[in-house]
Amino acid sequence: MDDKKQLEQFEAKIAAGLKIEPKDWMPEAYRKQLIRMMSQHAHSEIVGMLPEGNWITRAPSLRRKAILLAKVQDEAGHGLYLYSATETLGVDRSELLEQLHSGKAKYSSIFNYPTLTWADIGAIGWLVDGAAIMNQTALARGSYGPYSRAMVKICKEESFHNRQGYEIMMNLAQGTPEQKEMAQDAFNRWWWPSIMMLGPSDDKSPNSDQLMRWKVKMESNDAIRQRFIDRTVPQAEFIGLKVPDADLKFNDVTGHYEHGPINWEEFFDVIKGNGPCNAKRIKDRVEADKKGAWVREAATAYAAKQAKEKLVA
Ligand code: FAQ
Repeated sequence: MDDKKQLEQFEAKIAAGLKIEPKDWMPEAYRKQLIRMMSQHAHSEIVGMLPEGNWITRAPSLRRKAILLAKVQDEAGHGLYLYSATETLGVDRSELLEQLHSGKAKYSSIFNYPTLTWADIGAIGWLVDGAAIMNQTALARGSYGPYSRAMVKICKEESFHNRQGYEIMMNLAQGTPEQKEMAQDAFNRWWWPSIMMLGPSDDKSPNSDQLMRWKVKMESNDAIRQRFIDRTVPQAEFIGLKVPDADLKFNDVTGHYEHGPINWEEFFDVIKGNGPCNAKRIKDRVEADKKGAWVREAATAYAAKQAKEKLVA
C-alpha cells in the first residue's frame, strides 16, 4: 500500500476514535511527537522523585513516612511504564536516559523548584499531582494505545497522591498559627509553577495543533489550566488558604475563575535550564543512575541465568 493510502487509513482510524497500536503504520511525525512527549513525561516521573525523596527521612511521623515512601515508589513505577510504552515506538530506553543525563532532554519545569519545608510535600501532592491528573485524564483518551492505557493506572495512583497532599495541607491549615503559615508559604511558592507546568499558553504552544489533530492531546494547555484553577481555588478556600493571585476573580457569566498574568519569562527560563534546582536535579539523577548500575547488572545476569536454565530443562 502506498504512503498516501496508509495516511488516509491512519487518519480515518483517528477520526473514528480507534487506537493506534505499535505495529500499525503511522506517520513519522506522529512517532516523533509521541517519543518526544512520552519520554519527557517518563523523565518527569523519575526526576519528580527527587524533591519528594528529599523528605522521606524527615517525614513527621511513621505514617507519613510510609505514605511518602509509597508515593515516591509509585512515581518510579510510572516512569517504568512510560519508558516501556515509549520503547514500543522503536527507541531504546538507554538512549532516552542518556538524553536526560546529558541535559538534552526536557522534563517538567515543576521539578526544578526546591522543597523547603514539610508543607511542600503537601503542596506537591495537592497541586502538582492535581495538575498532572487534569492533564493525564485527558491523555488517557488519546489515540496511541500503549500511552493511553498507561495513563489509566497512573491517574488512579495520582488521585491517591492528590488526596494525601490535600490532607497534609488541611491538617497544617487547621494546626497552630506557625503550621498554617507554613502551609500558606508552600502554597504561595507552588501555585504559579503548578499553573505553568500545564504548558505555555495556547498562542505559545507550537506542538498543540498537530497533537490535537492526531488526538494525542485531547485538550489545549489553556483549557486544562482553566479546569485545574476552577477545581483548586474552592479547595484552597475550604481549608482557609489564600490563593496568591491578587487579580483572581470568579466570572458569574462564564462560570470560571479569571487569573492574573502568568510569568512566562520565568517558565521559559526554567525549561532552558536556569531554574533554582535544574543543575542539582541532573547531578542527583546521574549519581542515582551510577549507584543503581550494579542492581541492573545483577538483574540482567539473573534473568539470563533463568533463561539458560529454562532452555536446558
Ligand atoms: N516543563 O508546544 P508545547 C507529574 C515544552 S508528571 C518543561 O505546549 P506540548 C507526576 C515542550 O516540551 C508531569 N517543558 O508542548 C508527578 C515544548 O518543547 P519541545 C509531566 C515544557 O508537548 C507528580 C515547548 O515547551 N507531565 O507531575 C513544559 O504540546 C509528583 C512548547 O510547549 C507530562 O509530561 C513543562 N511544564 O505540551 C511525578 C504529561 N511544558 O519539546 C512526581 C505529558 C511545555 O518542543 C511527583 N505531556 N514544555 O522542545 C504533555 O501533556 C505535554 O507535553 C505538555 C506540553 C502539556 C506538558
